[in-house]
Amino acid sequence: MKGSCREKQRIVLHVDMDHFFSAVEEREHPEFKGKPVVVGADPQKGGGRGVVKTCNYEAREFGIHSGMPISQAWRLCPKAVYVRGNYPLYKEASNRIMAILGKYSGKFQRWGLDEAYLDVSSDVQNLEEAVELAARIKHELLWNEQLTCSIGIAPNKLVAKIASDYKKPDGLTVVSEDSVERFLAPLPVQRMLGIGEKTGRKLNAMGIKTIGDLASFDVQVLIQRFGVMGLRYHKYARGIHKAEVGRTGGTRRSLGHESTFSTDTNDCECIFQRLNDLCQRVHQRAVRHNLLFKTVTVKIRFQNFETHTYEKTLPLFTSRLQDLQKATQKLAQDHFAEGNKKLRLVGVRVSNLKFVGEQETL
Ligand code: TTP
Ligand code: MG
Repeated sequence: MKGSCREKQRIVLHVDMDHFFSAVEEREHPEFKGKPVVVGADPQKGGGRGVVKTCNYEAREFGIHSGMPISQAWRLCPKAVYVRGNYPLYKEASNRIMAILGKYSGKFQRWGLDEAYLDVSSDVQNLEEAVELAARIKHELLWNEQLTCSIGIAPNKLVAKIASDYKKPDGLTVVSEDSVERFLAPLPVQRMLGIGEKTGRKLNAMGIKTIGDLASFDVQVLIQRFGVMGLRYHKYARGIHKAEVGRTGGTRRSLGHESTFSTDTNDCECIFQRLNDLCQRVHQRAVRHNLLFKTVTVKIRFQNFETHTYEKTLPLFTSRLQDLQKATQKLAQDHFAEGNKKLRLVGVRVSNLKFVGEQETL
C-alpha cells in the first residue's frame, strides 16, 4: 500500500527514581518525612569528611546537591537529617523496582540502581496509551514501594532521558517525534548526553550555549574541533539517536569507589596503598558482576577541595586486577608527586564496560 512505508515511530520510556537513596531512607523512617534528608557521610558538626551521595528535595532548597563535601552541606543546613547510607537496602529496593518495571515491556534495560529504559512500541498504539502506561507504572511504584519517579517519553533513549529530568520530582514529560528539536533547543548544552562540564565550557566559549545553538552550528567546525565526537554531538543535538533499548552497555555505566583520608596527606606510600585498596574493591565488584572494563579513571581531591579526574583507556577490555592497578598507578604517578599539596580524597572508577562473553563491536 502506498504511503505506508514510513517507519513506525518508536516509543521509549525513561524512568528515573526521585532522590533515590534519601527516598528509601524516608520510607524506612517516617519520622524523616518533611525534613531535609542528606545521605552521605557523618557531618561531625561541620568537621566531617566525605561527600553527599544524594539528598531529598527539601535539602536541595538549601543548595545541597550530590557530590558536595558533607561539611559544606552541614554549613548550608545543620538541622537536616544526616544518614550515612545503607547500600544493601537501596540495592534491595532497586531490585524490587526493576521487577515491577520489567513487567511493562519485554524490551527493558536497567541502568544503574534507579533508572531504566522501556521500549513500549509494541505494547501501545500511540503516545496517549504510552502516557496511560506511564501513569500505571507511577501508580504501582507508589502503591507497592511508596516511592515516586519521573518519566520521560520520547522516540528514543537520548530524548527520553533528557525528558525524565525535565520535570522532577514526580514528573511526566512527553516529547512527540515532531517536537523533539523544539524541546531540546532551549536547554543548556551541558544537558546533552556525552557533554560534561569540560566540553560544555569549550562549546560555550565557541558561542554554543544551548542545544539549539549546537544543532545549527557548522558540523565541519565541530568535527575539526572534537573529531568524531563533534559529529555525534551534532546528531544528538538534533535528537537523532538510534541505540536500541537493551542492546548496549549492560546495566551500568561505570563502577567505582572513593575514599576520604582521615587526615589530609601527601605521603605517597599512604596514597598508593589507598589506591591499591580501592582497585581491589572495584575489581571484586567487576568480577562479581561479570564485567570487563576498558577505561580507568583516578580522582584526586586536594586539601582545598580542588578536584581532578584523569583517565586512561586501555587497548583491550580486561578484568585483570594487575591491569587496573597498573593503570591507576600510572595515572597517579603522572599527576601527583610527593611534596604536592596534600590530598583529601582519592577514587578509582572503571567505565566502558561490557559483559564477559559479549561480542566486541569493532
Ligand atoms: P540520581 O538519579 O542521579 O539522583 P537521585 O535519584 O538521588 O535524584 P534525582 O531525583 O535528581 O534523580 O542517582 C541515583 C542514586 O545514585 C542517588 O540516590 C544516590 C546515588 N548517587 C551516588 O551515590 N553518587 C552520585 O554522585 C550520584 C549523582 C548519585
Ligand atoms: Mg534518580
